[in-house]
Amino acid sequence: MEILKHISLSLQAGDDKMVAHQVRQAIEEELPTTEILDNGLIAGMAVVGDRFRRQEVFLPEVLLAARAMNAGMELLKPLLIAGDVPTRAKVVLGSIEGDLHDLGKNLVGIMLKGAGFEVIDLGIDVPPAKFVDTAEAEDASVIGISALLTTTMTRMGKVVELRNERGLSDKISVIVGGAPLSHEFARAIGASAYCYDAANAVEVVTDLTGGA
Ligand code: B12
Repeated sequence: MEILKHISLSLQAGDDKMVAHQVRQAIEEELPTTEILDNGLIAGMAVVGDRFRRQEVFLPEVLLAARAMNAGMELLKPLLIAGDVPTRAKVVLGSIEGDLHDLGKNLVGIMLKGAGFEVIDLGIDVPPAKFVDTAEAEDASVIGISALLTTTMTRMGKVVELRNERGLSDKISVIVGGAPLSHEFARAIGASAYCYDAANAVEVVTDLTGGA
């Protein structure tokens, strides 16, 4: 689909106004929301990520691309959340301490809300204790933690440890996500699951909360 390619290219160019314009156009053309997201915005960000890794682009370009991605996500958000869905369990979400990446986490939050879950988003740079304190106080069933850096992912295990120390392992599941993670890593730190994307997060949280 031509328009999706244009969205991806505009995002790579860091042109937030053009991304917004083209996403609006794709919505008007009635393209499926998930296609605009996956084959437009996320596809564009994947290219930026590869170029960043190869040092063909640098932080300022990545920041502009992130701003453009946000502009697109803001327009898709109401469509992803729309609909009459029954209220389900509570999920506490955040990016782990030291980690400022939040586009993926935000997407997970939007998709979970769209599926009827109540999401308490703690934002970025969240200390391990804050996840557990909030989940306990809010009577949440799931804690979702995001990490995009190999240096911050190592702090995720602390959340599981704190939850266990407080005797909450039967009440609160911990799920993790982010580019450098894996099923093996999730298992090693004692998390209930690793989710590779936002749609997968909805499936996993639905399973963990007994479909409730
Ligand atoms: C955008 C970006 C940035 C932006 C972030 C803007 C923002 N508001 O988020 C900025 C410019 C700020 C940034 C900064 C840095 N970045 Co950066 N960044 C990226 C980039 C290009 C894309 C990440 C992204 O948003 N992807 C799109 C989203 C939709 O995908 P996602 O995050 O993977 O999320 C999906 C899944 O993973 C999953 N998921 C994610 N979180 C969660 C959570 C839960 C609970 C669940 C269930 C699922 C889930 O679902 C999501 C939706 O499908 C990646 C490249 C990459 N390959 O990931 C590098 C990357 C992560 N950054 C990198 C680095 C090195 C940095 C910096 C250290 C650079 C620097 N020198 O300062 C800083 C660190 C800042 C910090 N302390 O956090 C490296 C990390 C390398 C490593 N091994 O640790 C990467 C991999 C680039 C690279 N190849 O070198 N970055």
